[in-house]
Amino acid sequence: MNKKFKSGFCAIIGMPNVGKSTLLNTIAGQKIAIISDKPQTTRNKILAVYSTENEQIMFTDTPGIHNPHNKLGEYMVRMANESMRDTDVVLFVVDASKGIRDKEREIAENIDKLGIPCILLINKVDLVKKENLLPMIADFSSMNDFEAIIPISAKENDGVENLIETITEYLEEGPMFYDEDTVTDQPEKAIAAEIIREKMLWLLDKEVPHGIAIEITKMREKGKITEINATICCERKSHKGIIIGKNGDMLKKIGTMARADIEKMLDKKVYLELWVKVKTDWRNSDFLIKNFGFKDDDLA
Ligand SMILES: Nc1nc2c(ncn2[C@@H]2O[C@H](COP(=O)(O)OP(=O)(O)OP(=O)(O)O)[C@@H](O)[C@H]2O)c(=O)[nH]1
Ligand SMILES: [Mg+2]
Repeated sequence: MNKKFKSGFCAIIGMPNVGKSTLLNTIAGQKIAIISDKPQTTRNKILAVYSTENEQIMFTDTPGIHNPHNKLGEYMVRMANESMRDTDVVLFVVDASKGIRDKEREIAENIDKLGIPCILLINKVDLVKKENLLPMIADFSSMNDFEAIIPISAKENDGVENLIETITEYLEEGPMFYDEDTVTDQPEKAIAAEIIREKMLWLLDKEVPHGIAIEITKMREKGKITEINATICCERKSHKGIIIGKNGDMLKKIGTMARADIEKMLDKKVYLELWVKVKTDWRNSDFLIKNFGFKDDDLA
């Protein structure tokens, strides 16, 4: 055989809620990034490494590109835009069921202007009729000279194999950047924190889950059990009440659901203790954003 080894970097970008993180998890074959039906779920860059004996592709999931209303939002959009720079090919994900939105037109044209190679992924094709895709494809083609346009369903693992083949054809000879058994750059502690946040996105309504940050204050092995203490920081006193719930019921529910997922990830029994704290308007505080682990040179 003696085929040359190929490698490269792909940034997954797009508007919030289009299915970027779902795609990352499908490619990785496991849960690395959290998913919810609420926009602005992902807050940071998340790497998944896809390795075979012939190739290694580094996929970066990014926060959804939107018009930010606070400093955290500005940070998130900056992360997404910056991740496009050091990439061999951008994967621009759109939602087939939503039609083409102005922001997407702007993104497509912007990538074209920057001259970054880009594959357009029309996701959630399970929700639409095939014939509805054709006008969408034609319209997008007029905005950017895409390397390829691939309809996929990230959720149902449809078209993802085709995507990997297309990327592989596109990549050039290159080294292995990570051990072949590396799956992500996310430490278990960070994934555990994200899992807790995911359950809150699922269980809580409106602005409450968006104003939450999770701090893991303790994570240690004690015999066969992993002990985890986490502080849920929310923005208002009224939110704290909602998170705890009547007789502590909501907090219990969050804990039970999160523990089950964390146990699956660690393949160990977990003892999870949750605390709730108010940190007023933390999403507009450079100091607190940085404290929660969002690293950016632009933050004071
Ligand atoms: N029907 C269908 N739903 C999908 C598909 N891919 C993702 N979803 C759903 O779309 C919603 C958003 O998915 P995410 O993966 O969290 O989207 P995202 O682009 O990462 O969103 P942000 O992190 O907010 O930018 C979830 O409810 C997913 O289950 C798909 O192929 N088909
Ligand atoms: Mg996401």
